[in-house]
Amino acid sequence: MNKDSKIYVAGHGGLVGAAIVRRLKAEGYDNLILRTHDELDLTRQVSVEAFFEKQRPDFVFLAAAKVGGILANSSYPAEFIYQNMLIEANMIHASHCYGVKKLLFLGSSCIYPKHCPQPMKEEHLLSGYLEPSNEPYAVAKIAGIKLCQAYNRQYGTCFISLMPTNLYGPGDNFDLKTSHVLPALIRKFHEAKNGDCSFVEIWGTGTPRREFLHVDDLADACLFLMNSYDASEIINVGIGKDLSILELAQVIARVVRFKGDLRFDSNKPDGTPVKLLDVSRLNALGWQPKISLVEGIKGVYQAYASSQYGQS
Ligand code: GFB
Repeated sequence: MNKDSKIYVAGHGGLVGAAIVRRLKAEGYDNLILRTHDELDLTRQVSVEAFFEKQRPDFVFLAAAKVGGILANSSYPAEFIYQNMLIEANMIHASHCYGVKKLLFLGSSCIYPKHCPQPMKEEHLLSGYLEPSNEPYAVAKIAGIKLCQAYNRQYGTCFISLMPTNLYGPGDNFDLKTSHVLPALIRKFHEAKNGDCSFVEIWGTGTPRREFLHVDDLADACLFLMNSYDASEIINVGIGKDLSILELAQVIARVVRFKGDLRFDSNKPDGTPVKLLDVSRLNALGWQPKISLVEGIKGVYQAYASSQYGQS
């Protein structure tokens, strides 16, 4: 990318898209095209094609997606598969038709099998059954990967696919019904502390293990790979370290200064038992994350506590 390249960031209102825009602007890329959902519905093929025909972006970051935590995935499986498949098909096909030089597609670590050997390598894709709680979402993300690879093979396009691990950061979703675990626990501990509640309820057994990447580190990796990686093979983006949900809860309790008890509700689903990415391919290219989990959580908590949500 050159500093004056025409760059379209799809999904700039979301956690990932907003971080990519922040990073692009900080690096001096100032020819950005951004559209809100109201301005451009990416599930409508006619609208997407008209947009590409008029705007002709050189580079595309495909960060638009229907996303959510374990409960949202179980509650809205139809939206998770339908909307994501449409967004990917429309965006990838239009990028081919209108001569996009390079597209970066964001997948997810849930594309790997439920009982995948750990850490999960890129070649483990499609080597076993998926985790049922997010299978529709994972199938849509796998379809996105295969779309990119098929267009590259048939038409010589340069569409790359990154598989980020569980993400967190500023502007996350704190709605307890749809959020991921990290923002949910920040909110629960904050509200318990302020409401003098002696315990916090944590879903599942606390034993599942997850890896958490700050979204600003992901944005850094996105720019790095957009400028240096051209292969069709997917590439994992993570930190290469995981912790249990119990350990995560203990870290968040310390940051929030909540001194009460943790209660585990084993009637709620655990999901995948372990999810740790093998990031040796990315590390070998020369990329490393910079933000530690504790520092990242502190930053998110400060922003949350001083926002309207943290005050109410
Ligand atoms: O972050 P999370 O919703 O999604 O849940 P996944 C991670 C773990 O935290 C699960 C537990 O074992 C949850 O049971 N957990 C404990 C909680 N307390 C809470 C809570 O209050 N809220 C939430 N949300 N979880 C998602 C997939 O899986 O990962 C998506 O559903 C996507 O498709 C995303 O791939 C990255 O890590 O289990």
